[in-house]
Amino acid sequence: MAIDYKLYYWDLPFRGNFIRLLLEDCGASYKMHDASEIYPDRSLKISNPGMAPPYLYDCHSKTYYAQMPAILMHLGKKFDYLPKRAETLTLALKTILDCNDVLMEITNYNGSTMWEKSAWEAFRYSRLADWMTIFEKTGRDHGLKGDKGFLLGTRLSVADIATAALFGTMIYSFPALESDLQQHASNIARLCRRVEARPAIRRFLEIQREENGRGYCGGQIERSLRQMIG
Ligand SMILES: N[C@@H](CCC(=O)N[C@@H](CS)C(=O)NCC(=O)O)C(=O)O
Repeated sequence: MAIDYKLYYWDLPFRGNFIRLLLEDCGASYKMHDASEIYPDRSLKISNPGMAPPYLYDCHSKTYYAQMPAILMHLGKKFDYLPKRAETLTLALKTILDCNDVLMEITNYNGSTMWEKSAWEAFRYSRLADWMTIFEKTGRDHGLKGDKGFLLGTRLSVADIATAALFGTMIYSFPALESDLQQHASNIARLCRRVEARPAIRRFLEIQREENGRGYCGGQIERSLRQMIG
């Protein structure tokens, strides 16, 4: 079978699962390549270069894409996971950008400094709690309640995939954070479970979690996070 996409990332969920959950859900064929095939030595040699993984290569149009939000919007358009109205389309992009901000913040700007207990606790109980509340309020504003509705309305969109890739992954990797999500964003917690239960996503996560356990972002910053969370 011809491969539609190549995804360059590591064996870690972090930014990669945002793209993988969508590729799995829509049934696109793709092959994983280790990020080191591009990053860092070839980063500037590919067309449309990006600063860092993930990179998606479209085998048909022979195009490279970098920047996780841009990749998700591209796949969302291609596979019909984008909201139709201009307002909700913008909110879908805003949601993905929010997710990427949370990834930056939880890793202390991609591991530029390791966490100290007081800074971690200030983040966990203030900004991370606020982020969870932002997602919860967004969902509630669009009719998400219990097992009904989605983040931006009645139809699953790229925003739901991104939300599950953010918080579903976070609480699987760090089970202690599940109670934070439950406290601040109980409908988002249920939404993540529903997205993770979609058949293709469930199959993918079962295999990934079997093979890679609770790995999150890797490196020293994951070790630092694990020291903080206990
Ligand atoms: N804004 C980029 C950030 C990419 C990024 O920071 N990737 C991380 C790994 S998930 C990395 O390799 N950082 C190292 C670097 O920036 O050199 C995106 O969303 O794709």
